Amino acid sequence: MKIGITCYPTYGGSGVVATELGIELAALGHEVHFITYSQPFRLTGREHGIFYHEVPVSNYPLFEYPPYDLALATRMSEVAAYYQLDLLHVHYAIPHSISAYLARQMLAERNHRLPFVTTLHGTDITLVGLDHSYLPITRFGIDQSDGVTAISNYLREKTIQEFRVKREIEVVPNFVNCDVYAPLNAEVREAGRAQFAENGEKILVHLSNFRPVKRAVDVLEVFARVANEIPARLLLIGDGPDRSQAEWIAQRKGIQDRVHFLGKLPSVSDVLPLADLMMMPSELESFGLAALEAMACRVPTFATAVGGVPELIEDGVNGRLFPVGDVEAMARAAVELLSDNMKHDAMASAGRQTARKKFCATRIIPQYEDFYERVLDRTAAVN
Ligand code: GMT
Repeated sequence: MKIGITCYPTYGGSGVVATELGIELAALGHEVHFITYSQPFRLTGREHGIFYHEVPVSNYPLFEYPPYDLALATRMSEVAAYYQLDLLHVHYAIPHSISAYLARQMLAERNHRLPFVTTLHGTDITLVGLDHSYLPITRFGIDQSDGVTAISNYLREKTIQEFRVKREIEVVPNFVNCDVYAPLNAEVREAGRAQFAENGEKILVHLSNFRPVKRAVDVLEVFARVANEIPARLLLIGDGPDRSQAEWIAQRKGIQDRVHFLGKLPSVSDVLPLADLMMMPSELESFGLAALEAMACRVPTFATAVGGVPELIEDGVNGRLFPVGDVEAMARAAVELLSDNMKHDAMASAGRQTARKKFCATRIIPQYEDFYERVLDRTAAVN
């Protein structure tokens, strides 16, 4: 198949999923065309079977707000016509499903069929879509899609409940490549850990785009309590609006020499397996891809019992779940787990098992391929 993919190319879960999906599809022999405003950060530009098309947005002085959605629709239709795309897959409902709708209509005028699939990721529904001014257009984009998927049951139910959409929504969960996100051998792991921690120190990790919904400040609050009890270090991967507040708290608590801000790393699969514990204390997660990536690397995850997270983490088995903001309980449980090698080992193994059995790319990518086939069959039959 020739598949166009549009996503937000910067640091964020939906862009990561879209990019990893493109990589996996290309590895299976599909031709993948990314149509985005900049090259997705996890692409090197050298992957076989993957092509990148930038969306130029005109900066004419009359436009106080350059019309990105229209530029994207134009580029989608051009790429689809030139490369004879079979299908477009957009990640994050707004504005991508609207641009795809426009591209489909423009091409239909020239007798070119371009069905499009929309994948809902989370904040497109829970935050942006529910802002009253965006609700009608988000609902329209969903209903006009030729196929819609959501990354968890929670998000599917939430979308149906809040938006009353007519289009059916299928759940295709997030995934990891279990060969790339995997534990390291002991020697490589020890050498990697030595870059950040002394022998005998525990390593906690957090990975996010540092938006308020991620509650990065809670990570610092938990870590300060843990570091008070046991020798420990904290690795913070990613960047975003709450990073400076996190830095300020680290300084105020006098733990800045134990906290390593690593910024936006191009590849997190090298760093995650170095850790002993992943912290994801978010206000809301419709899935929690960062937790899955850590679990696949055999790193137990402490998260909040919100949104779709309980579909991934079973409390006490492959990780732990806490109420939002309960930093005391998280810290106590972290000290307990990090002081008990047997419990830690069992939880780490259970996390890896969950990733392998339920969320490996080898299981999930065929679900997308099957979904595409059904959309193509259905839309061919209608036209
Ligand atoms: O990371 C975010 O908060 C942004 C958002 C996105 O679309 O980039 O993430 C959402 O999509 C991820 C990938 O499907 C999910 O793993 C996250 O849980 C989800 N974030 C929220 O629901 C807050």
